[in-house]
Amino acid sequence: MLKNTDISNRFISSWIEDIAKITQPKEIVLIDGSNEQTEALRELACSTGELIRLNTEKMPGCYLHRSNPNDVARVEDRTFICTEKREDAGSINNWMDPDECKKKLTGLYRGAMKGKTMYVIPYSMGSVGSQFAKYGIELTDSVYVVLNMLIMTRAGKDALDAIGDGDNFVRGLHATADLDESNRYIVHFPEENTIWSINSAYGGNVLLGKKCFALRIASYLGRREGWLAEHMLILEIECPSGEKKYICAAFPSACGKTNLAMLIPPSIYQKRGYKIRCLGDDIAWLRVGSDGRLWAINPENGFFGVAPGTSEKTNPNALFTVQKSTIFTNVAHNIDNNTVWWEGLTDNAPSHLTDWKGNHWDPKQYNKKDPSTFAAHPNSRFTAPTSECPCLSDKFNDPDGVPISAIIFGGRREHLTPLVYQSRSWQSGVFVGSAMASETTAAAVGKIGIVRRDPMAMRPFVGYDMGDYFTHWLDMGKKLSNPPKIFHVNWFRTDKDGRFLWPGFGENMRVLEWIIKRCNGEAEAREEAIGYLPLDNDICTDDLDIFDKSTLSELLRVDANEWLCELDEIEKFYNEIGKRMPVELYSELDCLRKRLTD
Ligand code: GTP
Ligand code: SPV
Ligand code: MN
Repeated sequence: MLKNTDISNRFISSWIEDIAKITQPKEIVLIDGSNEQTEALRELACSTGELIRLNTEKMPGCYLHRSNPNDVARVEDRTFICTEKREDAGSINNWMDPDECKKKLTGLYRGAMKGKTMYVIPYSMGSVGSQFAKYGIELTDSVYVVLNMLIMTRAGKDALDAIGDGDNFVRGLHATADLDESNRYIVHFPEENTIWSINSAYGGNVLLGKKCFALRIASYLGRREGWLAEHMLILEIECPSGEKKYICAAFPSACGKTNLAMLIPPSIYQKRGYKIRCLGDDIAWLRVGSDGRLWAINPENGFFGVAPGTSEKTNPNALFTVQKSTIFTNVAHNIDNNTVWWEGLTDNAPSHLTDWKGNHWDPKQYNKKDPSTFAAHPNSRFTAPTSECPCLSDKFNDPDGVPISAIIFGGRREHLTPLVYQSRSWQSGVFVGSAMASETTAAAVGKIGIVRRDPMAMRPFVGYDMGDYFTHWLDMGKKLSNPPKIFHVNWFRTDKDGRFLWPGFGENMRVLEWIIKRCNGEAEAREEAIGYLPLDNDICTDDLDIFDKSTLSELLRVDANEWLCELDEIEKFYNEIGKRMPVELYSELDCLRKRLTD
């Protein structure tokens, strides 16, 4: 068993003992973050087949992992917030009574690690020692989880030292068990800083520092302590003047955060001196600075990014990042040269592929419209260290974070929402975020392409009542003397044949330029019922050959009747949230309805 000399903190050692009594591992190993231990674990994973070592010349330090085919995405219907009082979890979250939940799951955990090793992973979310940083310990029986956590967080001895003798850390427990879907649970006890996960071994379900801690538990702590934990990328724009601005953007899962965060500006923008650098691609923690501005850090240390669609054309920075020290999950294996492939990486698939399930892949049965014929799973991912990202901002490790000039909300909408618009104020911006909706994607189990309300891209990740969450956003605005401006974007509007109207990816720079100019008071706008929109010439279309001005007008069109229908949907959603919905947002809704009908 774990030697007492390894962990002097009695809160940690007694908790480990309690868990070990239930799960009954054959040994307990502390993860120290050393290269030797990490390398030994990689060797172990290769020897058991949990990982496949990829071509060491072309992709040094890279591995392929295949998860169980029943376990390929987050499971929202099996995710619970277990507060003492049901109403504190709110009506949007699944709730279970904490005692009942513990009783049920303790039964499932009993003996679940028999014959296995239980790893103890101390980790920090945020730079160790930063005022933003929070600490956690994850107990897991999965080497895959350990190796991913070593990339995604700052894990090892430094984090353990930072916890010191205290009790202030998030207790995470993960057991793979037998991957029984009907007994898969991802449960959170925000009042006890505790997360339990069982019967999964995939991504957001088991890398407990990510969605479970850095969003669900952290959003709960943020409300109590006066800060925000959000599903947002953070990017830096260097303007031709040399001035640097910082932007956060919240888009739902698989709706373009990683791509926007690593954007390469079109050549006309590069010539003018614009540069984009990345600080984060998924999660931001935001605090009010002493200067009255909103400051952000990315609490993670790696990217858990969507592989399909990532290519030299769409996201060269991501492609470069994953050439080294990366774990790929559920992508296809190119057996000719021991590398990886996924739909969209190249126009044509290589001739000999093993699909994500480990079977020979027959290109003849490939059907673009049927994901079950794909070589890579639509939610296949890469886990890559931020340090490999060629466009990482030098502020990435800054313990104070960066000051935010603009917040962008966005979703995947074929119709309705224009390419970009700006809200009138912080309060109307909170309304815009609260009213977000997006078509569902493969990042969570369930039907794909269905429009659902996803406020601030946080529907699956708020660790408390949604009405209280909106109130907290409104309160944060009151503490900001110099708040970020709030915008909404939609890269996904389509024509009558279902083709995207906007080229997206690097070309999104054209929209970012308008946003930055609005923040600097340098761009005009036309006022519409929903907010401020660019004038026709304000979005630069130079060098966009296949694009005509009428497409831009279509992208910026606001249809009052469609919006009135949307407001009915928003109101239904507000009513579903229930009695803790702030009146300010109902009044925003009413005012917008009036403006649309006037
Ligand atoms: P999570 O990691 O699940 O939170 O996703 P994400 O928000 O980081 O999304 P990501 O950037 O990985 O993009 C998801 C999918 O959307 C990929 O298949 C991209 O190719 C596609 N995508 C991203 N940006 C754009 C865009 O500007 N236009 C279009 N048409 N597709 C995009
Ligand atoms: C998401 O679904 O938003 C992700 C992937 O970033 S996961 O870590 O699985 O939640
Ligand atoms: Mn995400």
